[in-house]
Amino acid sequence: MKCSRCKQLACVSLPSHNSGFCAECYPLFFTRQVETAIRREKMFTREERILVALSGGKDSLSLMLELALQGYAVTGLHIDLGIPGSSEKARAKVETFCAAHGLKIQVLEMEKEGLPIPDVKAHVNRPVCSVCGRIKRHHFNRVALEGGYDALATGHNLDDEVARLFANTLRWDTAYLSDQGPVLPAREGFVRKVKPLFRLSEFETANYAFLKGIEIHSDPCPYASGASFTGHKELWGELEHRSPGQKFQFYQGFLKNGKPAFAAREKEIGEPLAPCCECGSPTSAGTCSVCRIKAAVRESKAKTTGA
Ligand code: Q46
Ligand code: ZN
Repeated sequence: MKCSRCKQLACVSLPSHNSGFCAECYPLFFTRQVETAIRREKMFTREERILVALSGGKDSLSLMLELALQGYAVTGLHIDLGIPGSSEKARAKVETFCAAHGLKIQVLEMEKEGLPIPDVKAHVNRPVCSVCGRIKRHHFNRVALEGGYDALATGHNLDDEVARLFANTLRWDTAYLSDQGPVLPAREGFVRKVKPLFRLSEFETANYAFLKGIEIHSDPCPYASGASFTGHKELWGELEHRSPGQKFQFYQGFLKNGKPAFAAREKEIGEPLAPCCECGSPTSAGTCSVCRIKAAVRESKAKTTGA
């Protein structure tokens, strides 16, 4: 196959775009997709300050590099979860990457926040990943608001978005369906959230990271439970193989036809939010879920240590 741009030998084939690219031209394809996402969805401008959530994986590091290369004012935020044998490696990758590219970075340690994930796992009787995800989202939002950032950017790609949409649809979870998309506008207590990689698949992002020589943290988290999303991604991989482009069509169809209806419904029945009495984050329950988790960890630890 020949490169769709320069006609040299292609090294990446993209059936869903009916094209292929050589190593030099591929990053340009990636750049165009990110530019289109930002422009069409009105994600942010060059005058705005963007906080980028950095896990150390291919998606977040590729996003950070690409936005910096495009001239956006980006700062990385890494959350050190305190998971032995894993978190220190992820943090090292992020710090090395940012130092190598001269990018600003902030690290937030869950240990210092009273919420190291091993303690959460040991003392909270709920699936650790759902609690961990909630804790991360809470802190990304809080740091973005406190730092006066205009938007929080995450590295969610098309496969992540489609797998999540599919899971929410299987459950007909209208609250989540109303709250999914490449841009979630700012509202009281919430920073604007954007996903500039939503047009790009996992494969496409992995190629970019590889061709740009980004060293990523790829070890699986020791607490990962083979979440249902993995199965959904495999299923969608099969559908995409049979009919290239279907993933993107499904997601775009939802944004055009499904999301507006779910958003209107949730506006009518959604619960009103007020600031958490402990931390000020928006909640419908007096004390927010993260403050309640923190208290539960503290109490359970005190009981087990007899303190
Ligand atoms: S870090 Fe946290 Fe993930 Fe580990 S405990 Fe689960 S959610 S798997 S992305
Ligand atoms: Zn709170």
